[in-house]
Amino acid sequence: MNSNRRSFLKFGLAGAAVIGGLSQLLKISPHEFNERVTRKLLGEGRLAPTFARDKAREPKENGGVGLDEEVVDWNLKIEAPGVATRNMSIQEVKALPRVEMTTELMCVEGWSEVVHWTGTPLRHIAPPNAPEYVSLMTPDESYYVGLDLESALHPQTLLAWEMNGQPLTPEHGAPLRLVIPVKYGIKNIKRVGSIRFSPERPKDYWAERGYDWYAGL
Ligand SMILES: Nc1nc2c(c(=O)[nH]1)N[C@H]1C(S)=C(S)[C@@H](COP(=O)(O)O)O[C@H]1N2
Ligand SMILES: [Mo]
Repeated sequence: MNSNRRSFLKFGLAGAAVIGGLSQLLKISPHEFNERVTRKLLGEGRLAPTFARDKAREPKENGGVGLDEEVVDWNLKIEAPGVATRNMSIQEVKALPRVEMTTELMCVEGWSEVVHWTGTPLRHIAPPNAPEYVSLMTPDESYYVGLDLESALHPQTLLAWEMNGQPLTPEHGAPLRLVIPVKYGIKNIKRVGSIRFSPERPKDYWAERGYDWYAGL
């Protein structure tokens, strides 16, 4: 475990009691307090832990919502208020600045895996002065995640097309998926079809099923 993660955990344990008290003083819920603190830390450039490339393994194929139909004529639809809707081909996405990173994919079910990813930071497709939230959906709109803008623009938040040096398989989200190591696996949406920047908090598949909307680590 590297020191970044350890200090996250230490904060989690020692911080829990303090958060209860402080959140009462500020008259906000402990969860909202947590979210504010995390957003502050991310805003100040906090990075999720990275690992040596040879630690990377293939993660379990987990969650197939939105992956049923075959992908034909895929393109990425990008919408933002006051801006004309854009459609990008996979070639156009791959022409954006390329980043590789080895990070941990953590599922709320209790497993995690170190994975090496290749993609482009989502921030490269964000409009200037983007509103507060981002919604990502599969082409069939059956799986969808909502993100706060700070997490979406975080440098380790990638639109990825390779896993461990190989093109993504359909089960892992081909042709393009989100990798967001500052969030749990549920937010790492596979087979992204559309991205919408919006001022309202977007709906979220797992938040609708009782999980935390923010789902940060
Ligand atoms: N489209 C889609 N993306 C998804 C899911 C899903 O059901 N459908 N499940 C999520 C969950 S819960 C996890 S843990 C990760 C798992 O990614 P992997 O299958 O590449 O390991 O995908 C996430 N992205
Ligand atoms: Mo998961």
